[in-house]
Order: sequence, then structure tokens, then C-alpha cells
Amino acid sequence: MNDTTAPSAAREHTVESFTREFLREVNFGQGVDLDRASTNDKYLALARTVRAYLTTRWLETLRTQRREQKKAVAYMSAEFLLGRQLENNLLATDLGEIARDSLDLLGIDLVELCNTEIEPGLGNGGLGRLAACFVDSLATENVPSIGYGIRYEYGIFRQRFEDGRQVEEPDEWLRLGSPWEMPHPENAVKVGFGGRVEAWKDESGRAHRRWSPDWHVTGVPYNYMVPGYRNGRVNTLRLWSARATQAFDLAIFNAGDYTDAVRAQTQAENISKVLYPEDSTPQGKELRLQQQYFFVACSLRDFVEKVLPEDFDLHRLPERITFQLNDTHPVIAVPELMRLLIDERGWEWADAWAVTQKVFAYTCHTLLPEALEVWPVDLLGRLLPRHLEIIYRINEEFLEQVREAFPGDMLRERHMSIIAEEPVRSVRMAYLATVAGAKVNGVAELHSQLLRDKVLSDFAEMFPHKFTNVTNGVTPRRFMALSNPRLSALITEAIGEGWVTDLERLRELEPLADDAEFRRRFREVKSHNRARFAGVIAERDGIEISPDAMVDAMVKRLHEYKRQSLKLLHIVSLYERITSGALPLADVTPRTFVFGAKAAPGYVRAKETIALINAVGRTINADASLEGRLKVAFPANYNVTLAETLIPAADLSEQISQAGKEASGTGNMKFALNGALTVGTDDGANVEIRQLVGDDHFFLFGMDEPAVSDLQASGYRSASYYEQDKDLRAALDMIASGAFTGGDRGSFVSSITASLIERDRFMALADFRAYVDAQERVEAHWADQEAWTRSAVLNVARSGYFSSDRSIRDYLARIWNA
Ligand code: B1H
Repeated sequence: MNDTTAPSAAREHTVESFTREFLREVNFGQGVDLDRASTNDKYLALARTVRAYLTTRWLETLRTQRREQKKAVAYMSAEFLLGRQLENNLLATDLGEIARDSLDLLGIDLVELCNTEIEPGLGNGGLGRLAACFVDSLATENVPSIGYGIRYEYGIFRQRFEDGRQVEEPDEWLRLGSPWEMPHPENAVKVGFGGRVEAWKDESGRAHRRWSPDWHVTGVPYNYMVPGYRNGRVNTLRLWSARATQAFDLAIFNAGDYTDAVRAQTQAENISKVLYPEDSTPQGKELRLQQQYFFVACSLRDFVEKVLPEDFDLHRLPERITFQLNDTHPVIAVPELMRLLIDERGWEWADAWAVTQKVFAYTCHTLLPEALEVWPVDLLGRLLPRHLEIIYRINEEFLEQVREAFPGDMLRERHMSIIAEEPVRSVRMAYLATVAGAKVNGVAELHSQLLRDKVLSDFAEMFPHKFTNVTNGVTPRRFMALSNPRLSALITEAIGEGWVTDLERLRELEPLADDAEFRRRFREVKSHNRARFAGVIAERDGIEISPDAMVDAMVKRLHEYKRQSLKLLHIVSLYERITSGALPLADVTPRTFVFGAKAAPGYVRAKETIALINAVGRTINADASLEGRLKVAFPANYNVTLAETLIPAADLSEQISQAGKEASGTGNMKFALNGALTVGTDDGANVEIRQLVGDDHFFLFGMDEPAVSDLQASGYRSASYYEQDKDLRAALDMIASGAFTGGDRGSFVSSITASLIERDRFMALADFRAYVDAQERVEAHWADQEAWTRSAVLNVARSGYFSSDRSIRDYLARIWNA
């Protein structure tokens, strides 16, 4: 679908014209002379220069779409974890070389300017990063689309360590200017909250409902351009920022209180102030529901009134759009569209429902029961009374259908109700999305299977045609071409251009796994990337690591189900066996254990685990008797930017969640594509990675999902593993003895060890032995560098499936054009 004949920007512009435009931006954009310009001035000027190139294409894309009115996709997501924009946009437009040459002549270092950019961290982790990969692939696959989300003033918090403990700081990503966004206050949208619903009758005597909100907020759209990879398309990402409405202010002003008026303004603007830093455990806070309704109401109105032609007949909406709901966060869009059609446009319920059921599709990203969003009806009814009425009616009609399909099955009705009665009356957003959506998809084969068989089994029985799978993917632009230029050059030299947008072509590398010269060059690339990573964390974090040791990486949000504690038990066990003399130092593979993880600020156990990792790291790193063979590196504030240097450097990818808990994972794909081998459980997309790369090139260990379920059902007793495995016991005892905490056995040390021994919610102890065995297989394989490199090359060659371009094609075939 790539329009490869579209002229790339590079062919239209020269170093001279680029330099001219850059200097214009320095002088007239930043208002400084070049010799007085700060690095940030130059960064902003360069960003604006690149933005101007993009804008031309963007306007063209918009004109074409207005003319052709093709069916589009609106990707609705509370998070877009974009990462830095400048380098990506230089890559997409093919302006990198011209920019470098131009700046060279001016004596300016392009890399330094790129590194000035503060990444927009408008997401928590995998879900937000997936949305960013998807908008990239939508543009590259030439799909007319628009991303809708929230322009948080503060993104995911900045993490620091103080005495090994996580401290959060606000992420002021807008501080130094934001050259990539274009605000459009003239297209602002008004959104209501609270108030009452009244009945009224029109002249014909027909009954209607009218919502009179008691307060309003204005949503101002900020447009971001999303370029396809060198194909001339530039799509839109539209993020909403909350402002106080004029009317809101005036009412209070007129009441005569200036300070109250200003306070009210802050209240309105709070809505887009900060991203909730909970990954996978929504807290049910009122402000969060306000955020969700705010962006969804703005987006629907924007699409219906601004994007579609003025006279468009909304009965034909399904011909023009699918609203893809990224998890349940935007699901309040369902009753909002119903309200727009019924209350504002006078439609009959049945007509509105027929359209609504065709335009929404829902992607589920979890299996954890505590991650399934529910909103207490009290709260929802207070904030959005009309929406609650609509949800009740949807539920009534749905339960009627259930009764028809399963007469007399009262229990089923209770189980399937969109309204939960316990522990408090609440709306189950995943059920609402499933009932309203034309399609429901999970994010990896296993996950979709478990959705059908477990979490949503009643619904799958009733609507089997709705359920499908789309395995996640990652963009090869950012996570290969941009972040791993050496590997990319080696690949291009071997198989030619074109693989960046046709990632299955990596298959052509397979024969080269048997070519000793290719393997040598592949190792050279890894070794260069390790040195680059070592340089980055030395400067960024003051962490010194050996550039030759194996890089063993576990980077992801800190969560018990992901089992960072199992990784830690492995490290402590190695250390314990070395210090007790059971393991000769000469037999220890030199390794750097790299952690990257933020904990939700209120998640105590996760924060304790961070403190423990840092404590173990401090002890091991300071122990001279190890002769530097083992190192623990935990750079603070893991983010997209750090991922871009770590992943290309990694040798081993840790994907060790309890089977059946990680919906997909996407870090696992990035590592495999960059030639790391995976040690992993049979979980999420690991299953598909292993099937594709082959068992000989993947270190599988531990219980699979059925084994986990069986053990759970038969009564899991973690203490018995502690009692029976002496290495495990020694490792846990070593932690509990205070060996890593200066003799302190209290506080987090005892609570972590006790909870593992006594409860161990995610069965880390049950998988410990299998994990340690798998790590021994890792070491044996690593000892044969030729064999290891062969596996690494095959991981790259066989992972092309995990391009987000393929995910987007699957969405097109299974959902958007279905
Ligand atoms: C994923 C979330 C998530 N699943 C709630 N669920 C959030 C839930 O702010 N919140 O309340 C934020 C995020 N994130 C992840 O999605 C899965 O755990 C990964 O396995 C998956 O790869 C990723 C993308 O599908």
C-alpha cells in the first residue's frame, strides 16, 4: 500500500534551501541571532523547519481525504506514549542527511539537538506505546486515520531514586516549548458535566429527555502530525486540552468573586493536567472519569461536526468510520454517541443503537480482574446522569436478549449484566464495550483465547462472531531503523532496502545465520551497541558497566504479575552460591542485569521491590570478590528514549510473567527484532515468538497457563517450595538476613520475603527451579558465541511478523473492513 512513487522531501530540498529555512526559523521563529542561539533555540528552529516540510504533506493528505471521503479509523486512546519526535520525523521524511549536512556547515551538532528534545511521556507503558506504534503504522500503511487522546500537561512522572527508593517528580515536558503541536482554539468544543435530566414533549407529543449539565469545560484541540514512512501521507493525532469556559467564568464573576472565578478555572483545567500513573490497576477516581468523558465527548463532536462534511447523513456513519476503543478508557463514548443521536438529533432509540453497534470496536488489553474498569453508578450518575440512563436502557435490552437466548438461566443474567451489584453497584465498562462493539479483540493469540474461554466466556457464547484476535506489533521505524542504525545498515547491505515497511522480508536473513562472516559482523554491531548503551548510562546515571558482559534486560512496569522478584531471586541465588563457595567464580558468566521499571506511586509492594533490587545491586556492585563478573544496573526513569539505546544492546530478554497474566507484551517483540534471545514463560506474545523463532532459539521455562490454573485450583502452597529447594531457601534467607540492607531485617525486607514464602500470588517460587535451569541453558548457549549469534540472527530473521504494520493490516481485514 506504500506509495513509493511519492517524492520524498529529500528530493525536493537541498542543503541550501534547508539551511535557509533553518536560519529563518532561528531569526524569526526564535527571535535570536545564530551566534546567540542556545541549544534549545536551535533545536526548536530545526524542529520547526522539519515541521514545515511535514505540514505541506499534511495539508495534501487532508485535501485528498476531503475529496475522496474514504472510510477512516479513529483510534481513541487515553494514552499515546510517543517518544521523541525530531529524529523520527527526519527519518520519515528522509531529511536526516540534508539536516546533518546543513548543520555541519553551520558548525552545529545534529545529535546534540536531537538529544535536547524532552520526550512526550503521555502514557504509562505498553498500552500507550502500542497506540503510538499504531498511528505510525496507520500512516505508513496509508490508512486515513486520526488518533484522539488527551494532551496531559504532565505526562508519566519522572522517577528518581533516593537511597534506592523511588521518588516521583512531575514531568514538565512542555517546559522548553513544544514545536510539534498546533493548537486550534477556534475549533474548541464545549463539554458538560453534572446536572439533571428532564423529560419534555415536542408538538407532536413525542417524549424526549434533555440533559442540563451544571458545569462545562472547553476542549481545545492540539494537532500533531504523524508521517507515514516516506510515502507522502501525514495523518493527524488530535489531543485535547481542557480550558475553563467563558460562561463558567462569567457566572462566578457576576456573583462578584474574582478569586472563586480563578479557582473555578483551575478546576476545569485540572481535567487535562496529569496522566494517572496506574498501569493496569485503575483507581476509580472521579477526575479520571472526567478525563475519559472529556476527551471522548470532544472527539465525537469533532468527528461528527468538523471532520465529516457538513450535510453528512449520520445513518451512513458506519461507512465512514470505526471508532477503535483502546481498552475501556474511552468506552463512555458509547452512551455519548447514543445521546448525540437521540437527544440532540431526535433519533429513535433503535436507529441510534443500530448505528452505534456498527461504529465501535473494542480492544481488551488485560486478563487481571482488578484491571477491569468499573464505575460506581453513584459517581457516574452524579457526573453523567443522562449517560447512566442510557447505559441502564442498553443493559435492559441486552438482558432481554440474554433471557431469550437462555430462558430461565438467572445466574447467567446476573453474571452478564453490565451493572454489577457487588461490592457496590457499578458499571462494568468491558461488558458495555462488548455489548456495544461490533468486534472485540485481544492482543495476542493466547490472550484472545483466554478472553473467549474465561473473562468474557458468556459473551463469546452469545456473540461468537464478535470475538477475534489481533496480535500486537511494534514499529520497525523507531525500534529498528532509528534506534539500531548499525543493525539496519547490516540488514540493508544483506537483503537490500524495503524491509522497513515489509518486515517479513527479514526472512531473507535466515541463510546468513550460517555465514560466519555475517555472524562476526552481527556480533560487532551488538558490541558497538553495548558500548553505546554503556556510554549513555555512564553519562545519564553515573553507572559503570563492562561493555563485554552479557546484557540481560528486564524492562517493563513494576508489577507483581510480571515477576521482577523472580529475576531478583535468580540474581541473589547466583550471589549466594558464589559467596558460599558452591559456585566457582570462574564458572560465572559475566553479566549485567539491567532493570528499568516505574512503580505506580500508590503500589507499596512494587515500590518495595524497587528498593530491594537497588539494595541487592548496591551490595553486588560493591563486592570486589566478584571481580566485576556480576553487575546490577538500574537506571532510573526508564522511558522510550532509554529503551532506544538499551534494546539494541541487549543479549537476553526477560519475559517471565506468570503464564496467563501478560496479555501480550511488546518489549518482548522489540528485543527479538534486535537480536536478543528470550528467556520466557508461555505467556502473551511470547508464545508466538517462540513458535516463530523455534524452540532452539528461545529459552522456555515454567508452568503454562493450564498448569497455573490447576495448581491454583488444587491449592498452592508456596512455603513447600521454600522448604524443599535449598537454593531457593538460601536466597530468601539471605535477603531476610539483611545481607543487602546493612543488617536491617525489618521494613521492606521482611514484608517481601514473608509475602513470597507465605502467599506468593504469582507463583514465583513454583517457577524458581525451572527458571534457574533455564538460566543455566542460557549460559551454556552463550559460552558458544557462534551458536548464540546464529540464534540471535534467526530471532531477527523470524520476527518480521511482529511489525505493527502487520497488526494494522490484521485490524483492517478482521475489524475495520469486516
Ligand atoms: C496493558 C493496561 C493498562 N493492559 C489500565 N492494560 C491503565 C490498564 O491507566 N490505566 O488505568 C493503563 C494501562 N496496559 C498492557 O497493554 C498489557 O499489560 C501488555 O501485556 C500489552 O502488551 C499492552 C499493549 O496491548
